[in-house]
Amino acid sequence: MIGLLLVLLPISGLSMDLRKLDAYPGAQCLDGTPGAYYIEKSSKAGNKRWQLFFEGGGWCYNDKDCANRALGQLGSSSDYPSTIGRQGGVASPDCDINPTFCEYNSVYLKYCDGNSFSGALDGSVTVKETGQELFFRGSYILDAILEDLVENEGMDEVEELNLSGCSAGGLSTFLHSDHVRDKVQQLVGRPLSKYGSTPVSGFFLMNRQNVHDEFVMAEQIKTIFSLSNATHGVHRACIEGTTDAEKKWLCNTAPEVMKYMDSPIFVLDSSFDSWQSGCIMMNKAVDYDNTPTKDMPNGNCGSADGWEECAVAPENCGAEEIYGVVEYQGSFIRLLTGTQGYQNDHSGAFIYECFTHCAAAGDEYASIAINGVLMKDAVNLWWDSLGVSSTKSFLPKLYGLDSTNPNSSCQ
Ligand SMILES: *[C@@H]1O[C@H](CO)[C@@H](O)[C@H](O)[C@H]1NC(C)=O
Ligand SMILES: *[C@H]1O[C@H](CO)[C@@H](O)[C@H](O)[C@H]1NC(C)=O
Ligand SMILES: CC(=O)N[C@H]1CO[C@H](CO)[C@@H](O)[C@@H]1O
Repeated sequence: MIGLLLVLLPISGLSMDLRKLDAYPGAQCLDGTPGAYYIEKSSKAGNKRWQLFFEGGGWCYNDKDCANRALGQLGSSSDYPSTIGRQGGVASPDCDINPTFCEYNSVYLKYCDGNSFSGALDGSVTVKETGQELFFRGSYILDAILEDLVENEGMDEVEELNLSGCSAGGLSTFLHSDHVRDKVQQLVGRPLSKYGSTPVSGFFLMNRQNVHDEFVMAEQIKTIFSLSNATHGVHRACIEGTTDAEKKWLCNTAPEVMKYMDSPIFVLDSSFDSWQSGCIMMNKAVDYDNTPTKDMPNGNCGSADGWEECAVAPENCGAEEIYGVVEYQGSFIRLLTGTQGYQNDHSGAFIYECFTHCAAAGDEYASIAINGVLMKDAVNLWWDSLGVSSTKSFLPKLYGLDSTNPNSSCQ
């Protein structure tokens, strides 16, 4: 199985309009075309309430892999349609599904830089095999979008700002939550009255070994961190707090950044995410040297020898394998709840055990429940409690050793 990139289906009409960042020369996609975003203004929110949602789509892991990616929409803005539909779940315009943010001005940040809006490479990289010139400018795209929104789209009047995104966009939400708050406050010259982020399926355990004790994902992320010169494009306090130069790449991952985060955050994730299962826990290293650029598999998901069946569905996991699954979930919960970012007064999480990816950006946002509380209502409770009371957390049971799913609300 190759790494499936989740494509979210738009749920309503083509209501979001494209804006390309032609006026910001440094804000380039992998292939050098201008970065971009989509926007739908709300008649109800005025210019005061905004939700910014980072697009997902995995990462590219080295120059050959990124060269392949530069040929498609995740690496180039040349074929973006002029309008798209709205996302679902936490970004849905339907107030039954998304009571909290349905009426907000909605912005969809297009992901075309290969490393979660974190690259800050000045020059370009030339790919030997194809001669393509690649640009790693994700952090410049993010800043250009914020500037354009404030200067040209009315966000100078923003009072409440919600930041979200799923998958690689969920990781972007972790990495840049503090920065977006600081940057917007600097641009508008005053504090926001309400700010918080809801990363969806972005708490990837990137620094952990696969089932055969190999650090496959770690090596991949280490490589793109360095290739994209992301030291200055990820969480600043994390970089400063990590004195060992060899470990700074960890600031490209959510568990590490959460140790330093101070803006309110409500984490929406599965303790056994269906993407992490195949692409982190049960993956296999790609033979980069012997794979031509055009055949780059973009990660080698679900291919760990002997684990191919278990990787696609927990009910296929044998008695031995399920111990691995339970251990993974235990690590997930421990890594998350042990961080400062989670323990902050106004932060929390809704962690379900459904074997799914990006559920909070789709219809399951309104159906997954823990102890009778629906995810959408948990988010609403959190948002309403911001600045008022401490946040509630909803943590799940783990997959049982008999591999049964303890929560029927997943189906
Ligand atoms: C990497 O980023 C830093 C900070 O933005 C910059 O000073 C430096 O020149 C960059 N290096 C390269 C090779 O682009
Ligand atoms: C935030 O949502 C809450 C809940 O609907 C709302 O009362 C407030 O106006 C806005 N901001 C956000 C994020 O929802
Ligand atoms: C453990 C757990 O999360 N149980 C919940 C699963 O879903 C049902 C139905 O929504 C809830 O009532 C349970 O509390």
